[in-house]
Amino acid sequence: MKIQEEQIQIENQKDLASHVESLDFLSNKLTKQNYDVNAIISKLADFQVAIPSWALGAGGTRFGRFSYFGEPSNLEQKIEDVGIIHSLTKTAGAVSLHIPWDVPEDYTAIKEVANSLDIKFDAVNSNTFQDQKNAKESYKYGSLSNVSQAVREQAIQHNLDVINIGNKLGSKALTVWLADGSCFPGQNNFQTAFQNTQDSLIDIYKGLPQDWKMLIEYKPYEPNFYSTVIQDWGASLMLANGCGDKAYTLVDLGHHLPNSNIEQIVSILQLKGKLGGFHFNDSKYGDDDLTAGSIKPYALFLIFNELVYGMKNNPQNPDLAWMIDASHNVKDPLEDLIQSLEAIQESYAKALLVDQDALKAAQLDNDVVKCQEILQGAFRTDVRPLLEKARLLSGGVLNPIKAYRSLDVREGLIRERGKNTIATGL
Ligand code: AOS
Ligand code: ZN
Ligand code: ZN
Ligand code: ZN
Repeated sequence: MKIQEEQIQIENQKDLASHVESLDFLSNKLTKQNYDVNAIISKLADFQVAIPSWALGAGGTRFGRFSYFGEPSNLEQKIEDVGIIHSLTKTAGAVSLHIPWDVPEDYTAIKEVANSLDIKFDAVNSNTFQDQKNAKESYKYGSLSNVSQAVREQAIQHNLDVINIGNKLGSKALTVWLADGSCFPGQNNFQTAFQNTQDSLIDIYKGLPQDWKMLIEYKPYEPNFYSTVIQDWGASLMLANGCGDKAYTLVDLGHHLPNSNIEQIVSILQLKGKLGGFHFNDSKYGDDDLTAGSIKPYALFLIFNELVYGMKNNPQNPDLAWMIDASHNVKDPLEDLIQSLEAIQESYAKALLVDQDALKAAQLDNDVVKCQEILQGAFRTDVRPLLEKARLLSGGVLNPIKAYRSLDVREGLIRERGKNTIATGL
């Protein structure tokens, strides 16, 4: 299923008048306050977020999975789904693959499908948290950190294979997320596990092409509940520094203990030039993987405020790999991803409205009240007309969820793929 340009035009006709009205109102207001509205709109249009291949089927928990039907059952169909999201939002111009769930059978064919939909291959993810079919060694007690050299070697080789697969597709980064850790005190020697992980990562790093990055993701707990080898940004940063210049920390919003100040983590990592990637989602309790911005939109805005500051003031930090990492049971996965993209763009737009010069002046005056007024003034602005305009200029739709429904996309997918397809992966 592919969304046609004429369909987009018909959808946009329905909402054009009210869009023009609300955009006029907002741009007049912002222009009077000396904002360059067109510059903000073009930044929004440029901002692209990768969709992970595993978020396109209905997610689930260990308690069950409830299908939306018409889900993609192979890599080509997954890319087609990203294409649908991208043609509506013009914000999802990349896909992030997971190996071995997404090994292409025919590289040329897959690249053609992606090309025709204007989708790039972003970071590739390795998987040493599950045992693979016919694998000699088991990851039950860890992978890169395992006490067994044979297990570590198998896990290193898998990561090298993933680099090789990503390289054939045009990816430029490897994301490593490890489930390694322990469930009970005494089970692991912390120092040995950390040192083994560092040594294994160095071996993988040696196989990284010149223009690639290695992104090291951290997570405090789950699936291990007593200790995790790469538990926080500090552990990730130490390991990245131990590998070299091309290794970076990756921040997943769900991977923090409650009330962690994520915006501060993001800020300091950029200062040190070591923030490499980002996984967006939201949570109430832990790694809930809910829709970005659905629970704590102000926190997302504060994080974006630091990201915008860093993108402007920290040339030592590279361009980031942005990805949505969300998955759950109760929404159509494509609608869910569209909602995440909207929340991400909205937070970005609001952060672009923060008057950095005024904020700096207020900070120098220790005018705490003014500082808060500046941030919250930006946060309270309804920026959605700017997002609509960015999509309109890029050829997307004014209202993606509404269009998705009125074009009967899910029904079309079910007609094409049947009711019983089940997505591969988790
Ligand atoms: C796991 O908690 C991490 O968030 C990973 O980034 C990702 O969700 C996983 O690799 C996909 O299974
Ligand atoms: Zn993640
Ligand atoms: Zn996670
Ligand atoms: Zn998560």
